[in-house]
Amino acid sequence: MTVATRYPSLVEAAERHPKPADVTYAYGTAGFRMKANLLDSVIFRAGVLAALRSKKLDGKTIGVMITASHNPAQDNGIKLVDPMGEMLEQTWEAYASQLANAPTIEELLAVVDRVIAANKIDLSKPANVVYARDTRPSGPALVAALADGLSAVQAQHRDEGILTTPQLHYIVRCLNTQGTPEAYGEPSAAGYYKKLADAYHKLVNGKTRLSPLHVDCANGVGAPKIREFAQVVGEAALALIVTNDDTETEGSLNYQCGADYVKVNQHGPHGVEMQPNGRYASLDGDADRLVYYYMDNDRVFHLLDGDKIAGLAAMFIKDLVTAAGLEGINVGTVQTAYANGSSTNYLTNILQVPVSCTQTGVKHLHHEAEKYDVGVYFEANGHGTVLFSPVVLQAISDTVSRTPAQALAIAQLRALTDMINQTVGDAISDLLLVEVILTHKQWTLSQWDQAYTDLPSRLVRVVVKDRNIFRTINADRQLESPAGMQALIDGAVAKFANGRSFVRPSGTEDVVRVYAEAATRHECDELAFRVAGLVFDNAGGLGDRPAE
Ligand code: G16
Repeated sequence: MTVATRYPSLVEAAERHPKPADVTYAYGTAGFRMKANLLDSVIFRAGVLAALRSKKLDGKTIGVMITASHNPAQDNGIKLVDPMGEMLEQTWEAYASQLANAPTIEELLAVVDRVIAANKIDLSKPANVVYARDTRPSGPALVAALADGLSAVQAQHRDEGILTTPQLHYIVRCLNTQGTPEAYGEPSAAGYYKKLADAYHKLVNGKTRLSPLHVDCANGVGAPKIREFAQVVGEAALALIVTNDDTETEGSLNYQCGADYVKVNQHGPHGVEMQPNGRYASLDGDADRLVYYYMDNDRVFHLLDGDKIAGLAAMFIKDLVTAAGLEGINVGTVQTAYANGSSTNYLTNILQVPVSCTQTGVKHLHHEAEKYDVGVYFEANGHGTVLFSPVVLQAISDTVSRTPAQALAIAQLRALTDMINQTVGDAISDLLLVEVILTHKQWTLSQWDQAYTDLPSRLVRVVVKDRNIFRTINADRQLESPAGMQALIDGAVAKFANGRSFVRPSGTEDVVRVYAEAATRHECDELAFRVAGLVFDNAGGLGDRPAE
């Protein structure tokens, strides 16, 4: 039976969401992402795909998040979430792209039928999908398109309203594990706040509180959500000062603020008057990334990015695992090519934990981290989390403690597994993790920063005619296409002490990204702009040639 015979209303519904003629869509680093006015058909079709994915998995609940995260307010996007709260399986990303690009309704139906046949999907199975969106103005119309796609194939679906991306991932996992030994929690935002707050209270019990933390919420969904959390956790336990919380003014989302802005520009966000030795953090537009920063007595800005968070977390967890007497449990870390060379050196040589390197995109890091008993993964941009394998969870519950210190370490590890969102990187949960560690150590941000000194680094965006001609190998560290480009980059890098640079096409914006690091700030900037110039000159640069 074809999909059109089974669901006669699908054709009519699809006609209400026609594909724009000259647009090609790709399910990229984090799903589809582009100008919101181009996304109606993509989102309708993603609804159909989410329903098929659920049917394929015997009616397990699939999640759909409508967000463009760190991108400007006029963009939007969609990410699909698999049953345990992880990113959509990669073979299905290809189906998502094929569905999105089918030029006509007939082609669309043919692609759907091919997906059904290739995966032996039984259409009589139930389909369950939950979805949420961030605060973008384009969200409600796109949610309506999604619901139209889900209804057209008779999927059960529920609108969770406005949530952070990690909250939706959490809810999906809760729904699919309810009533099983792996039950993850109450499937609601309230359940999420309670789970995290309870674990946080256990971890900071009896410790001296830190001074307030100023949290820049990128004028996005993180603002209302962290406020809701603050009510639950209580000010006596965690003092937060929420800034950049304007979710109403058009265009304010991520504008000159938020984790991406702070990381790329290496200075504080607008709207925040930084004071020497104050404590500051920024979330991104859908609250899945986190960076910290402070200003020293000379008013010099210091960034504590995802690499620093990874180092802090790996150090703390490794010590706890030892104190808990969990024999043979390995703690490993996962980074990408963007990791600062000093951080890799710190993890490898000082902490002595294994470090793996994957392609950019948390979905890649997540899978690699699953190979460790405890896998700490963070991208330098502040996106990441910690995964505890079933072996560790079992060891935590089985180990009989011989001393009060061991009992305490085990209890703390157990609380950490509850407080850390293990489905995906989560700024609120990661913020709690950092606060717990700093509270235990009674460290200022400057003391945390002393773990190692970053090599100066620089990120440059280059606009080109077609970024798809850029293809990377070796976990994004080298280019295989365009031909000859890597040799030019190597030639530039060779002229700089401790120089490193790579080029990759963004999966979330229509740009090519250039990363460089070198021994001094001046050399680093020179290398970054030299490589950006090579890209611009030899691969169809558009607009102004990149310059400092
Ligand atoms: C997304 C991904 C991240 C990735 C970032 C930038 O983040 O989830 O893993 O690092 O995009 O990717 P690219 O360099 O390919 O544009 P977010 O926070 O925007 O969802």
